[in-house]
Amino acid sequence: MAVSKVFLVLLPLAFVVAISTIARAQTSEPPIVKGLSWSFYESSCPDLEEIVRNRLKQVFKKDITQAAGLLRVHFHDCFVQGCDGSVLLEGSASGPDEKDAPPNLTLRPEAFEIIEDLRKRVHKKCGHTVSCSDITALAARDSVFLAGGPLYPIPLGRRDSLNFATRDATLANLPGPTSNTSDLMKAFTNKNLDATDLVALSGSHTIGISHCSSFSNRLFPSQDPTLDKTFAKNLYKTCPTSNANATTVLDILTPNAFDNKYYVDLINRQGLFTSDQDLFTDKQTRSIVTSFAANQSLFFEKFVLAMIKMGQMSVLTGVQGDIRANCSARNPSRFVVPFGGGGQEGVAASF
Ligand code: HEM
Ligand SMILES: *[C@@H]1O[C@H](CO)[C@@H](O)[C@H](O)[C@H]1NC(C)=O
Ligand SMILES: *[C@@H]1O[C@H](CO)[C@@H](O)[C@H](O)[C@H]1NC(C)=O
Ligand SMILES: *[C@@H]1O[C@H](CO)[C@@H](O)[C@H](O)[C@H]1NC(C)=O
Ligand SMILES: *[C@@H]1O[C@H](CO)[C@@H](O)[C@H](O)[C@H]1NC(C)=O
Ligand SMILES: CC(=O)N[C@H]1CO[C@H](CO)[C@@H](O)[C@@H]1O
Repeated sequence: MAVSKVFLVLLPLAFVVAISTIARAQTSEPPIVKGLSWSFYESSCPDLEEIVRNRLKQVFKKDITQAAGLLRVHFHDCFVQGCDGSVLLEGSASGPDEKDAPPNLTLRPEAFEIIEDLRKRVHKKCGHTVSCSDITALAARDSVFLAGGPLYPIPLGRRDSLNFATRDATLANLPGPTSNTSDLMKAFTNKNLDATDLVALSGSHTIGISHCSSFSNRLFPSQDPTLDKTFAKNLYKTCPTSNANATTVLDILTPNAFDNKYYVDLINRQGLFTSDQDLFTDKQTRSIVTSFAANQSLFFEKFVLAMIKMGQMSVLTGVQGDIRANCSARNPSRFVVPFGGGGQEGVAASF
């Protein structure tokens, strides 16, 4: 686009932005990073959010449990190398990548298929305009809403990574289910997320499932004393041995509804992972758990703020990265140069 044209477009835009900034200041919308915007695709893909929402409604009508899979993919994407769609990439030229790391093994294959299907529909309508990382963020947002949770705007404008995240980066950045609250706090404060963010985001475990391997540390070799006895008895039925290959729901009260019952589970000692239950055991986070259990609106309010924060972690914007034509693969015409200013990716050398 010619410079003068950009100027013409930007002048009235600046005016609109100024007005909406004032409007937002009054309702105290959360801050957003430079390069993202609340109205990023307003002219380039005005139907984006409707396309995503309508498609997901159809998908969830058949199987609401897919909402959990989509929410989790966005979390993994953001925590490893930033919300840049790197988790979606398949294979790698140089060894194991993010998708091959153990935490990935339980990401749902369907979630990746749903995201790529959304991309196809969006690009069909709008052309090659919307990034896979934005589609992933929107899918997570709508999963929360369509499962019964809050509806909230998210800033858009993320670009997709040109490089893979490594297996080591995945392991280093994603805390495991055997972590205690101190470990979780370390992992979250490293990302500028606080105790309230940690407890609120863990509330995502109000939907979805887990494999026995993720909580067998609480059953074998001996029973975790913080486990409710009846709850534990039933877990042994599902997972009779330490290497049992079964699954169970994360929120025993309302497994498919996005609500605050996860926190009630924790108070009842029916949290599934050490990382869940310890939020209630540990004094640093206990009062946050009880406040969310008592007040769902408060949970939703803090969850939304935390998701908007998490969704902006180390994003690529502007001319960084690119917009993939296939969410599982880097674009063929671009490659990562093996050196780079400040270790940043995003230098596209060949066209
Ligand atoms: C606080 C640290 C966290 C830990 C240690 C953790 C760990 C886990 C583990 C081990 C599973 C089950 C994997 C399996 O065995 O199948 C799981 C599932 C899930 N996690 Fe987390 N998680 C954390 C935070 C989050 C966050 C921040 C989100 C979203 C914002 C999230 C969303 C989910 C969802 C929705 C599921 C269910 C997935 C499905 O049904 O396919 N988790 N998590
Ligand atoms: C948390 O777990 C770590 C090991 O991962 C351990 O060193 C630490 O003592 C534990 N903290 C508490 C408060 O239990
Ligand atoms: C574990 O369960 C999955 C799905 O239920 C199944 O496809 C797989 O074969 C099982 N693996 C083992 C070792 O039983
Ligand atoms: C619950 O939380 C909401 C949102 O912060 C707040 O407005 C409301 O007063 C709280 N309700 C109670 C009963 O404390
Ligand atoms: C997208 O990329 C994946 C991974 O390289 C590949 O398996 C798949 O066939 C590609 N899809 C299309 C439509 O090219
Ligand atoms: C090594 C491995 O199993 N990687 C998997 C990561 O997750 C995706 C989606 O479930 C699978 O397609 C990969 O095979």
